[in-house]
Amino acid sequence: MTTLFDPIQVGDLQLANRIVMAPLTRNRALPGNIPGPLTVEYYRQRATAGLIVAEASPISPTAQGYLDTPGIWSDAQVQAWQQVTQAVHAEGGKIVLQLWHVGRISHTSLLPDGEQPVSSTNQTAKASTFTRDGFVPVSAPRALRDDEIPGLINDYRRAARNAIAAGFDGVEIHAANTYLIEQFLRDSVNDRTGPYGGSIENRTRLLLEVVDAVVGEIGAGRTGIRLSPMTTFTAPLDSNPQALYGHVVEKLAPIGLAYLHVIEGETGGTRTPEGKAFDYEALHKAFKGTWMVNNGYKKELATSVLASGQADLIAFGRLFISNPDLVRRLREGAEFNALQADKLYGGGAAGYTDYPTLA
Ligand code: 8OZ
Repeated sequence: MTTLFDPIQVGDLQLANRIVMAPLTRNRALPGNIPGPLTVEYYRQRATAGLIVAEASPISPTAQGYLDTPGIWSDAQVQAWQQVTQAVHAEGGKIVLQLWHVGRISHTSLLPDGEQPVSSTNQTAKASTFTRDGFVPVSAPRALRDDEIPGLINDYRRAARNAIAAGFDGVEIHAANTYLIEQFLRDSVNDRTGPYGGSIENRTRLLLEVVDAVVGEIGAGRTGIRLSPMTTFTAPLDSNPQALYGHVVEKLAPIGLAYLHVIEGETGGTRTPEGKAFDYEALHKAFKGTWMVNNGYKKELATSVLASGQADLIAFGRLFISNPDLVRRLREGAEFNALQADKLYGGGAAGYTDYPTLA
């Protein structure tokens, strides 16, 4: 029976165990959206994970929507990320970068020349974001023109190339949590006509073009993707999530991606939203490849899900923030450090690199 501590080949990557550090936004980048020395230390401390999915990183200046997130568009960012990947590799770890475009979840004060955010729609989200002035409502977006999509795809392509140049073992395409790609996928947000709106097939087009570009640039064996069919974070659910995400997975299955990463239930919240059943196992069966699951896993559930073959990898978020040696603690059945929830976003070493390991 498979356990958390068994190695696994994931696409081109050989992982030491099934325990993944989930992508986690921490808002500690330096000016220029550059990961600094504290970020190097933070990931180095967590390198015993089978795989680290480094935090969501904007693919271009237009792709960012929160203060002080580390980017992957500039040479200076690539050089800074090299320090992170070298530190993780020196400890024997593996690390991929999550490629992010926030779409309409942004604010003009964060964007070049005070531009409007871009999305599938010009409808404003009922959501806030974090800026220099604290939490503020997101700005009104502008619907991308169809003729702007090739430029957007190119930004993903460049970001994937940069991630490899920065020493990452691969990338995870962020198609979850109601950011840009999901703003195209869901009919609750996407009100376009033309090739990128309307039918499920059309709404899935952007995602598949992104995947195609990234895979063309770095190979399917180094490319993963994250989905969140039942997350409402900044947008309502699709009118038919099972059909939408069923189609997405059917299209992704033949590509030979390294893995598919699915958030079960409401991101960071309940795994079983009331009255909203979703058949994740149907997606898993259709995908056939390596299956990563996330959302509130503890040792017991993670162990049983791996043993029954319902998943191949378990991504832990909050537990990995407060326990740099999470792998050892899981193995030994040790206690976990408490999470300092007020230090998740922004700040310095406190609540970031100062969580203790076991003696
Ligand atoms: C928390 C705060 C800001 C961003 C996500 C990238 O939900 C995020 C995020 C999470 O995927």
